[in-house]
Amino acid sequence: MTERRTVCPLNCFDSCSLIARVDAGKLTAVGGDPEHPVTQGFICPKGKALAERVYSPDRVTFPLFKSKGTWQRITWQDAYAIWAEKLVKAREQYGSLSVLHHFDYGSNGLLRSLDRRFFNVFGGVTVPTGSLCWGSGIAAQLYDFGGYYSHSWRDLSNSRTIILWGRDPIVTNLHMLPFLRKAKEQAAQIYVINPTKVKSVDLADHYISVRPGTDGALALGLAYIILEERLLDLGFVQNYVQGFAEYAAMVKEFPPEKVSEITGVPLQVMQELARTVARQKPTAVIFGYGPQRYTNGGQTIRAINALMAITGNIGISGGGANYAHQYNQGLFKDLTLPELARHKREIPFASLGRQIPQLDPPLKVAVVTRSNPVCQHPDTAVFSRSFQSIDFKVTIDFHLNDTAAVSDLFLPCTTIFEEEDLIATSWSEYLGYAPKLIEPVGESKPDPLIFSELAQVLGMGDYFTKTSAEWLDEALEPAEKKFGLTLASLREGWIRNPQFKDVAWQERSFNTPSGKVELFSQQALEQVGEGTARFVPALESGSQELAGYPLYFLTPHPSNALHSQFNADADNYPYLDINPETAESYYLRDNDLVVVESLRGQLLCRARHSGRQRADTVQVTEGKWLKFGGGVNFLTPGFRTDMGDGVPYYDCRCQLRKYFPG
Ligand SMILES: Nc1nc2c(c(=O)[nH]1)N[C@H]1C(S)=C(S)[C@@H](COP(=O)(O)OP(=O)(O)OC[C@H]3O[C@@H](n4cnc5c(=O)[nH]c(N)nc54)[C@H](O)[C@@H]3O)O[C@H]1N2
Ligand SMILES: [Mo]
Repeated sequence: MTERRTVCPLNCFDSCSLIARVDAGKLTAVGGDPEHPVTQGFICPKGKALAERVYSPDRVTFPLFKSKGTWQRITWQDAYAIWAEKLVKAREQYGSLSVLHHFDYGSNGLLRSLDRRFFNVFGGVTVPTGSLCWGSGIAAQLYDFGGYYSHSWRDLSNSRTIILWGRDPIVTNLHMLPFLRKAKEQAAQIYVINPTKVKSVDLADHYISVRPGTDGALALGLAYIILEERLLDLGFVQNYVQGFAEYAAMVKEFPPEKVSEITGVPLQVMQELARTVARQKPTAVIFGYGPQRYTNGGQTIRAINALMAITGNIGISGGGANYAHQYNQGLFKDLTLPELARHKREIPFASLGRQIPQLDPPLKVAVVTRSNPVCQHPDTAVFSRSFQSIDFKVTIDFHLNDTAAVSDLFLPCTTIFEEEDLIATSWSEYLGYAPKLIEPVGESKPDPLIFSELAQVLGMGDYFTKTSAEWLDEALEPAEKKFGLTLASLREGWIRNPQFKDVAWQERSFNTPSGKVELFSQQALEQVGEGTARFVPALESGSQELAGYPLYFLTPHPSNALHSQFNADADNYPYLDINPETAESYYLRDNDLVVVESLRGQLLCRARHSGRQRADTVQVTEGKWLKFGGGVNFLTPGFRTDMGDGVPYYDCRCQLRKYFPG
């Protein structure tokens, strides 16, 4: 038996350092690394499930080809031949843009991105742009600060006020809890702002329930109070802020009485919060991505950023508008060779499903890697129909998930334990090395090898001559030059990213055109038609005209699953969490079946009474496979967001009908 250090590849804030046990060539368990400053010796159920997935009976470990509607096992050689022929034919007849490469962050492994190198060398293809995840908020950070940088979680112990703004760390970010608890011990006050009384409220001092999609108004209303009571940080505003006058004029349009009506937050609560943010400094906002999953999401994040700026909470220890970080920039060499793509077509994630039927050249081949778009894209009926209309679809995964199920070729990839890789994310301040611990299970192959072998078949082999270790060496060239950081040093154990800073923007020199925090941004004005943060009601949530759809429909992330990963439970309908009084008005008892319907589609759920829900809001966690009765995204919209091409998953209203079987 050996114990080796590795790292969790899941798309999660924590990127835990894992201790894996290997017995006679088999992975038997994983646990948390006690020495890692963030992991601190414990892991979540998803981390444990990583080990179970390796030998799961549901894992498919050989290539499959669908012929006349049924899957048949084929050899890798045949799989490559079929795949290569389809790719070449599509390129010959319609050009390389007739190929769609769909990818996301199913694994954070750095070498998983070699799939993009393949398609760039192939000539450049159609790719989704923006983000299923955080796009609107990233755009907001870029307009306001010229970049997105967060503080180290360690720095929370210097905060006096911490606002978990649309983030629920007990569910999505377990390893932040020790840092929050420590901050509390040192007398920090924790606020949770969320429509739902989420689990993290249990460790907070204050909970503020906000009407979905209205945080932007709340932030402007708080600013109104701060300006009126002269609580702003004049020094910061004079020296480091651009466009204060335009912003102040906008704020004037949001007096607290009006904002209270929009948001449902009582006046007195707003006053208390405004004074706290400005006076009980330093104040840190820890953003979740909920508030920006609306058509007005980018503006919402801009309004909150502005609040932090006028109170001088930017660039100081214990403060920060913490959204994500880009300290990895310049640390790794880009292995994807974007300069080789002669063509490029980018379609926003949110509208991809809608746009596919109109594309010229049309899509003929789709290749899906590290993502499960049929389950995870908004507006499933539209996306799924469009995706299925593509002649030939390839999915590389561990399971026949909802996307693989409607594909034509399935190729089995290896897990993080079966080939070495490096995990470096925009959330974690540590870099982690994942060694090869066991041989690939069955005939599965590492993603980089799959694309290297396909490249050989297509005569592109010269671009794919390296082993994983050699790729990692190449990727690490800049890190080695700047910091002497090498693969050998990473193999010794996790390393703190040497570019990471405990306090973001400490030198107060911002990467915006003016070098200041831009409360007014000329770029934003030109690109999205608004120079300062403004509140406009979200398209569907804020609509006055959807009387037939009275309830807000939220679909946050599941606690024991990572989206659709580990979310293949065949035994039950998805739970619809509903306030008991609301439930009563629909004659819904606990466990009754209920049809939830939006303008786009419906889903059969099981009602679960929950005092954590607002009377006007219901929720079903996302990610459950369609195949097993999931499919929240049948209801969610593919509207365009105000900036950054995000996806407004939560900008959704619904109605309920009690379901009577038979
Ligand atoms: N309604 C609703 N929908 C949402 C959200 C929401 O809040 N509400 N959240 C959105 C967000 S934030 C995100 S980030 C997206 C996530 O969307 P996806 O990234 O599509 O979600 P996952 O279910 O994690 O799918 C990842 C797939 O990659 C596979 N995979 C894992 N490791 C590897 C690997 O090494 N190689 C390959 N080839 N495959 C691998 C997994 O088995 C899985 O099938 O979902 C979005 N969808
Ligand atoms: Mo995400």
